[in-house]
Amino acid sequence: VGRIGRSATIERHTAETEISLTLDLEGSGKGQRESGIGFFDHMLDLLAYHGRLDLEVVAKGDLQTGSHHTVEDVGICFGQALSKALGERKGVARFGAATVPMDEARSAVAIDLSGRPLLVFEGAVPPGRTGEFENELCEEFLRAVAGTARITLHVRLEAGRNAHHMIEATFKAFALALRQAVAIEAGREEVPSTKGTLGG
Ligand SMILES: [Mn+2]
Repeated sequence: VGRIGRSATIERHTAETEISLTLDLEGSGKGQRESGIGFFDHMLDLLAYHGRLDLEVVAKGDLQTGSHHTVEDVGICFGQALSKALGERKGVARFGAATVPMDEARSAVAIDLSGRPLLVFEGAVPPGRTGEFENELCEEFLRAVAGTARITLHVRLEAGRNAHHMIEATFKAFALALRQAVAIEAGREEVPSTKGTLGG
């Protein structure tokens, strides 16, 4: 099985959103992110760049209802693409953790490509909006990713007052932790589990 070019494309059409997403784990941040929500595109840019992912996202959602459906559904598609690109999860580091500051804010993210979907989110982003992005969607995006990628994802907002900084620190920490977890370990051929599977 070739490990170079671990990639996947997901097309998802519902009554609320139409999404096309392509993810390549051996990337460098290339791709366009067009969700119709400027701040969310900014976060996806950070995720791609710091995660060393090539990521194409075109999302057309029912933004007249707010940004919720679009952000959550992009999360569903990102998680599906991640799981598909990882395949049997052979040879990967499996675990990743990163703490990232941004000015007064600080966020810590830990990941296990466990095969079991779970988000633990400690702390809270202040309510409100950043641009057209509803702040609580930071947590909702990550919950959707954890669910469809079947990963254990812990987020702890350790400090912060400014929602833009807190969300941005969280996306950067997620990117760095994910990059570690999906990295191929030299000489490791097997699924990194004493159970013999990361299938959940
Ligand atoms: Mn910013």
